[in-house]
Amino acid sequence: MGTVLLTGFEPFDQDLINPSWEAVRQLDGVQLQEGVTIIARQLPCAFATAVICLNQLLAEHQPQLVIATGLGPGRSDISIERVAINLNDARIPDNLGAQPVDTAVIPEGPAAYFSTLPVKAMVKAVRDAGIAASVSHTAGTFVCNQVFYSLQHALAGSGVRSGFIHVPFLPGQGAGPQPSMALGATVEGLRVAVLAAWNTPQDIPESGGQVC
Ligand code: PCA
Repeated sequence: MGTVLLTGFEPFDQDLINPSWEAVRQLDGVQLQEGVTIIARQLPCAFATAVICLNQLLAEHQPQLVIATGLGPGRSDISIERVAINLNDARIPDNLGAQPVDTAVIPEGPAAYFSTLPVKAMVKAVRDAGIAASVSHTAGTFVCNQVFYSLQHALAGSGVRSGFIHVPFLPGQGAGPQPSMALGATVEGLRVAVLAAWNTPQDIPESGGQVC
């Protein structure tokens, strides 16, 4: 028996929907494979509450694999993030009006954490399914990176693998012409990525998940 926790974010920055939540909600309750169930939950897009909510979900569900997802405006593919940094530097206010600039996610934490997911195997699996994907080396410095960093910090050394995926806008979303992906492709890309993460060992060197 196994549990995979997926999270997506609520809408932010005047958008009415967030494709990360629209996609992962379709995977809630889905059997990833025999004996492995996906639980999908929404996180608030706010520095003050997102991590509290994440930690509650970790305690409640005790998952064996955790993948947080968010919208990456301007991304054109399923972007498997490789590194979370210990920096909040918000370009816009979050949904509670907070806009931290040049602050640490966790003051006593290391500069960065690597994803503990098999990022390259996940990219290959998604591409093999005919869906665009790549490894990304920055999850930004907004709430997504804060959640990613906090997730890696919470699970460092636990043996529970975790990481983050950014997804594109849905078609027609965003101001002006924007790269996008149809919802069905995003859902299937995430499902295939999660399946690869469940079945593949870590493919990059790890030192407890910690960079320095
Ligand atoms: N994307 C934002 C926060 C919430 C979301 O879906 C980000 O990339 O930080």
